[in-house]
Amino acid sequence: MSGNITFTMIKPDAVEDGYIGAILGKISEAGFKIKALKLTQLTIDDAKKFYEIHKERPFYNELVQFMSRGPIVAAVLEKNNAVEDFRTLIGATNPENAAEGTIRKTFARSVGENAVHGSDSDENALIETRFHFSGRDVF
Ligand code: FUP
Repeated sequence: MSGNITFTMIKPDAVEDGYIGAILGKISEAGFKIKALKLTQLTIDDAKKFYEIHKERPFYNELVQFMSRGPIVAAVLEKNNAVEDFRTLIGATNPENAAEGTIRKTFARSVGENAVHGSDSDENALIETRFHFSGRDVF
């Protein structure tokens, strides 16, 4: 059975572009309840750890620099089938391939600066939530 929690970040490009409110609006309209929310900034070490799975990929250094260059919004979201439904809402990794109306199609700059993160499994949603929030900050 799939779980009801996912973790997201509004990435530095979308924060720089002033899209925090618009993206949170789309998330709420799609039926996700906000369980935790904060404006924060990743250190280089945080970004390296968060994306460790990609460390052999050619884009890893650029990704780490990008994700730590300015503030992000971190959030925990609740909905039935949260992980899959949220990935549908954000669209393909590359905004050029993302469906019309998705968050990445609407707000992302490029494959590297693609506006939002969404967990890819229930297990990672939990790991990523714990990475960013203590228990008392998740409601
Ligand atoms: P997604 O699950 O859609 O966020 O995509 P991935 O986990 O495959 O990639 C994580 C991040 O790595 C992307 F959000 C952006 C970056 N990336 C690139 O910069 N270039 C690529 O070709 C693929 C991913």
